[in-house]
Amino acid sequence: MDLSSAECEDFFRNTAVPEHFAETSSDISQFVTKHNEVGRKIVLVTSGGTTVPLESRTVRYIDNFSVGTRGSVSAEEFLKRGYAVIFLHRLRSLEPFSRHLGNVIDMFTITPDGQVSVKSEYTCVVASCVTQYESVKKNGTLLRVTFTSVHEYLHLLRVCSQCLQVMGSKVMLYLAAAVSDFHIPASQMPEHKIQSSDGDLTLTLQLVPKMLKPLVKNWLPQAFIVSFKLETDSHLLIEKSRKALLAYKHQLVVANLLDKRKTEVVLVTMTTEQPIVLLPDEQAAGKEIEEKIVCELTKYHSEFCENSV
Ligand code: PAZ
Repeated sequence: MDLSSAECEDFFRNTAVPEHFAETSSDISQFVTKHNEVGRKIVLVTSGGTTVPLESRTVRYIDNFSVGTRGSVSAEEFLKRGYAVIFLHRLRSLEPFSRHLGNVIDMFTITPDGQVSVKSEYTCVVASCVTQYESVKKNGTLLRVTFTSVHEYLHLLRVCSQCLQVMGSKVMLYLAAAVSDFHIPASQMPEHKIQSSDGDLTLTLQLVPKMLKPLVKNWLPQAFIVSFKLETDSHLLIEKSRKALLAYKHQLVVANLLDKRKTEVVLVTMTTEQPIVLLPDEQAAGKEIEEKIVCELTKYHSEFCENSV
């Protein structure tokens, strides 16, 4: 569904803003001002899956598979390359640095004198994560913002984009979140928990308005925008990525198949297709494909900035 500006405004007017929206918006605005002033590039990384609530006082919702690996690993890679990162992610999905820690309770032990201590087998990983995290905290280069539902996600995506407008071409959007394509509009959602005593449940979901169009055209017309395309049928992948580029006129699509997403992606532009593959020996050495993806994208972004001045 292509959106007119009026339809877009209607969607946001009729959809409740996330909790603490004013405070979050102000945090985002301050973060952008601070990094813009020192000339640092900013990337907005979206990560994890959105939910589709079935009731406005939500008990049940539809969800998807995404756990936020792509986004959280990529955020670390952008930080390493000097970007400031707004990490817009699903609440309780994977986050940069802490993602390495797994089940934290297994990592601790109580010493005979009652002190909490990290078990020796975990000290290296804990030390490395804490060191990197402390450095990022000291530099103030990571801002974490959370969403749960697709409606919250879209409100936050819009406010991030509005705040980032001042950055011109020095901002990259890296839209790796798995955003629901279907939803129940707020106006059609029952308020209370759906009762099983009413019998079988039939749901009619509507298409979520495609916000990439207003985002590219109106919210961030000068930014370097990377969307992601996930498919399960390899025959559709490149064709659908190109279709998205044609429809939304942004710069690049990272195309991936569900089963191979951790080892193969293709960077698709209107004129090029660049496969990125994580080789078995790289995988065995603990390398992650996001290192290669981000390395390439930062080159594309530098070139984009140079051509924009
Ligand atoms: O979060 P994750 O690492 O489990 O999965 C990443 C991904 C497959 C959601 C991402 O690479 C992606 O393709 N996101 C866009 C999905 C879409 O087509 O809407």
